[in-house]
Amino acid sequence: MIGVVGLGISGLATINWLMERGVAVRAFDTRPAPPILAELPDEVEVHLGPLDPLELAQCLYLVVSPGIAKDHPALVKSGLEIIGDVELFARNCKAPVVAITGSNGKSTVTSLVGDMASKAGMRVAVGGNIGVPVLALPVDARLYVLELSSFQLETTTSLKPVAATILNLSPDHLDRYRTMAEYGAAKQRIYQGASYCIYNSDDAATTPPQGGVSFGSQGLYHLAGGMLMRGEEPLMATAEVRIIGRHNHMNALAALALGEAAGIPLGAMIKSLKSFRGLPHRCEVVAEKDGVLFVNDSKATNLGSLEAALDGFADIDGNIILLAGGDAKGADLSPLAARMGKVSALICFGQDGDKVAALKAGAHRVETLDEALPLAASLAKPGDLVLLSPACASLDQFTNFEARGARFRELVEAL
Ligand code: N04
Repeated sequence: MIGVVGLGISGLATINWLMERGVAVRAFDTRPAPPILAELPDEVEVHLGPLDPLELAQCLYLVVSPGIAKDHPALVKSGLEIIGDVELFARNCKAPVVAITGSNGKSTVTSLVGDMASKAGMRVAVGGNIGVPVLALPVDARLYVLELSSFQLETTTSLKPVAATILNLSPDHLDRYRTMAEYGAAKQRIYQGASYCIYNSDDAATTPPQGGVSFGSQGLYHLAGGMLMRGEEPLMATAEVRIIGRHNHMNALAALALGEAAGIPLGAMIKSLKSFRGLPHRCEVVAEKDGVLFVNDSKATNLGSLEAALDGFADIDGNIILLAGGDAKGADLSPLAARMGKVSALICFGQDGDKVAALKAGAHRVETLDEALPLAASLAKPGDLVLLSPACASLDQFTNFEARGARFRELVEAL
């Protein structure tokens, strides 16, 4: 019997994967009503509430969700081997894997590399921390492109990626990591056993111990003269990259480096960069009403992400009405105060709304996004941008950032 701890979507995929292979499963969750309870097969024995080390210890090993700390006292007390779903995947995967982590941009780069491979006619599967959990991906793919969070990497040891990257490192999840060094060390695990490491020349915390190829201002892959460059060789014009802003040009360079390592032809990669429109909830234009643009960047769940959005809109003519707040996850948001130049109004909501309101004199404090959006619309003048880029997780008031972004869209449409 194998124990599966944490009943979210990856836990469900793990249980289904094990049961399809004839393995008995015992499922655990500390919560009284985990989200996927109704979808569990009847044969699964479920234990809810505080974890009991003796009930855990009756299992052979534990597959632990990224949603629960692997050093939880009951897990440690069980004495069992603790792995994650990505480790189980790695132990059974025969095709090459491209592995992507970072504080910001990882979903964009993962989707881009997946799109590049499919434009090249490769049978590719994309998942991990976005979309489909690794154990629910098709088993017959010839290439896997995986987004991996620091929590997933903590419980992974056997993945030997053909190409791996840490895109950048900025403060996040400091409610679960004691220090930035600890958070960075979890991300560094992605480079273990990687054939080809790709890192950010402008961010020392991304440097692999064994060296590799870099992107960024000092990178092999860099920007010069309006072109994306590989060394001395121009690859394409930045103006032809469909996703805009310097940070997205960096994402494009990282995707090119990863794609090269995975054997994707350059022609397909360029074609993809010319057409890939970016992800939902990531600086997504929702509507233009009375000359005011409404942009959904609900995926901005940390400060680095909000900084990238503000940099991206630095050249607009009008002002930014910024909606921010939620669960700051223990972050010090104060570095954002210096970046409010274009922000004419800051409207703060959610659990840590006061912490966000401290970033700008005269900030408006409300309880919910439902109150924030109409207020923003009333303050906006033609040419302005109403931007939802919360710099916080949504879990204090929403199921996830997707639900927060969907609510923003509804509120805009209701204006
Ligand atoms: O969507 C947002 O707004 C932000 C999401 C973040 O800021 O990145 N997420 C997380 O921090 C996060 C979410 C980190 C790790 C895992 C998850 C997914 C999955 C499975 C179980 C899960 C939580 C659990 C919780 S398991 C258990 N007891 C924001 C629990 C478990 O409480 O969420 O036994």
